[in-house]
Amino acid sequence: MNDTNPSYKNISHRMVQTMRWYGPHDPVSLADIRQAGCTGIVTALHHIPNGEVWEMHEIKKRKELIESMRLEWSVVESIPVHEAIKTQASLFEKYIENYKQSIINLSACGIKTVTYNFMPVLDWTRTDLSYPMPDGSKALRFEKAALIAFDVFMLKRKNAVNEYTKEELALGEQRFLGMRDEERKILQKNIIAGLPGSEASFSIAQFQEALDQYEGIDASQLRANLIYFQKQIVPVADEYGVKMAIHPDDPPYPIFGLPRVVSTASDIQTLVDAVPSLNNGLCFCTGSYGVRLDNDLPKMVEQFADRIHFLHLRSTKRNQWGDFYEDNHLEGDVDMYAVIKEITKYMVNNKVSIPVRPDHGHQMLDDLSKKTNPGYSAIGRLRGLAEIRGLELGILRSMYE
Ligand code: DNO
Repeated sequence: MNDTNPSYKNISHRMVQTMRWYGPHDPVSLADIRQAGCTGIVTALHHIPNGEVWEMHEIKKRKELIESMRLEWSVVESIPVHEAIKTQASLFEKYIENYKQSIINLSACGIKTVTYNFMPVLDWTRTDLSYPMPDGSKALRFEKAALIAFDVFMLKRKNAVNEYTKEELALGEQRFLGMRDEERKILQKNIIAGLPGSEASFSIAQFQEALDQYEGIDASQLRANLIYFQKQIVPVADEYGVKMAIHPDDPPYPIFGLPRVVSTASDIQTLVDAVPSLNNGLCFCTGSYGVRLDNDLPKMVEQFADRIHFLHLRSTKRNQWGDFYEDNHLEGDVDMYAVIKEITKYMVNNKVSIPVRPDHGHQMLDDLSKKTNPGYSAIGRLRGLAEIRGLELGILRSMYE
């Protein structure tokens, strides 16, 4: 050990610790986030309808609020991508122009990292928002049988029965029959009423209508539409110095018969080949990519490090059916040590600092009796961040001592 030259302390290129904040109505305040040890905030102008331009005065107002708490607006999560852009339906060119203008306005205000996703209809999807963990805390969970129960027996989606195996249908039916009315209502709400951060909320009829817009759009068409969108916005991002960061599909496989095109390393490679600028980047979400056995996360970090502009750190625990729940940050299937080691090496070697947020956390302690945004309660995320921070410090010190 070298006490006179603890060089790891001089390393300023390390994770920028952030938390997501849903704006002035978020029960977790900016002051809370500051006390959690964060320097950065990840937020969006959720009050601006999807598809409209984010005007400068709105951006500035939000930025000033964040800075008044001596925090920095590190990342926009997200400027939502209008459904018309994903399906190339009427007015989609106008929505793309609006998107470009929002990027330009953000850049003019000094905000230079923007997250988005290209998931059809639904943003992230879970079937259970209060899955009991053995320690008494509550986690978010995705259970295929519950999704099938909803899809086939509640939504009664056209074609759904043809898309599942006999065994899956039997499991879904069993699950459906085992639920009381109240449980069915909760399941429906969890799936289609909009989790925090999703910009859409549906009734059954509206949901079916939204799904219908994807008739005739398969994965290769959706991918072509995404590449078209990226070819439009990335040159603007290049000109205005903005890093675009696409969030992966969550869960990372098709649901409701909808195509998914950002689930694997080869999906990413296709996008990178089509639009190579480093501003065509990634929000590397370990919880989303980590649900698939074929995604080797540390290897993906190594492969795409120069375009990872933002990290969501979270671990999931999956079973053989593709069900998963969100585990403690250092447990579950994600090798968090290996992921953080890989990104730490990259940051140190390339002298960059990448914003990171603990993605979700268990509802625990006092938060169990509070009204919280699912996944975004204060204490569970505080625990996650503290563990991640300690892990980073350990890795850094071991690199220097
Ligand atoms: C869920 C989030 C996602 C994410 C969007 C990005 O907790 O990670 O809602 O913000 O998909 O556009």
